Amino acid sequence: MNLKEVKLVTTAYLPDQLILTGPMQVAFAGRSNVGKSSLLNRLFNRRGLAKVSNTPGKTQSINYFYIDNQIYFVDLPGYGYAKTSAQERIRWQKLLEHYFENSKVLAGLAHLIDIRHEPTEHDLMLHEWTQPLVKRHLYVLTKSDKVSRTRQVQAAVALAKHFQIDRENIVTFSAETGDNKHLILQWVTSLIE
Ligand SMILES: Nc1nc2c(ncn2[C@@H]2O[C@H](COP(=O)(O)OP(=O)(O)OP(=O)(O)O)[C@@H](O)[C@H]2O)c(=O)[nH]1
Ligand SMILES: [Mg+2]
Repeated sequence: MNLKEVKLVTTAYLPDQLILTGPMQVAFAGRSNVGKSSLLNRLFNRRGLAKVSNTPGKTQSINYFYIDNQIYFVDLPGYGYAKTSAQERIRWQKLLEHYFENSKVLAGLAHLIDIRHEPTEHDLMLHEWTQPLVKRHLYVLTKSDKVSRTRQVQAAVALAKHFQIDRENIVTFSAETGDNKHLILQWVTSLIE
């Protein structure tokens, strides 16, 4: 995978717009504003392909990026934004439920968590809910540029304990500096092989 060709192919708002079969997919999930779109832009080396915003809740749809005619990267809508209307939240939940429970081609889920904050109850829900549904998980502690190296290690150790996962499934990452971008790409590549 060389990420030469990146195409935004589909934006899904409704369950019947989802892509559930075909080439394999890797999805990126996490609370609103955690840095999903920024991470994707950094992987793609393209600013602005995935929409980034200071306003939480920017990505309300499921966006599919087709990479090198081989694999889809799926930018999932963020959760846990307080100002989201109840109606919108239900729509979002139904969409994600349908996606996780019916996708035949989802090989891995990258779950993003802000390195400065404890995982939320929604994070824990996503974690527990997707364990039996997705084969491989990577936990990405985002915005690592905002804390010291010591705090980065502490956050990874705390998350491993909290979620009862192996430390080796956790990476710290900064979209600002590109730190550990190669580890995320390595993980994606390991899904393909
Ligand atoms: N310092 C720093 N800021 C970041 C980093 N990643 C994202 N941000 C900032 O965090 C904000 C939210 O980033 P997005 O990439 O839009 O987050 P998102 O998870 O896609 O948000 P939604 O689409 O609302 O779910 C923006 O202001 C980004 O510039 C990072 O690694 N370091
Ligand atoms: Mg986004």
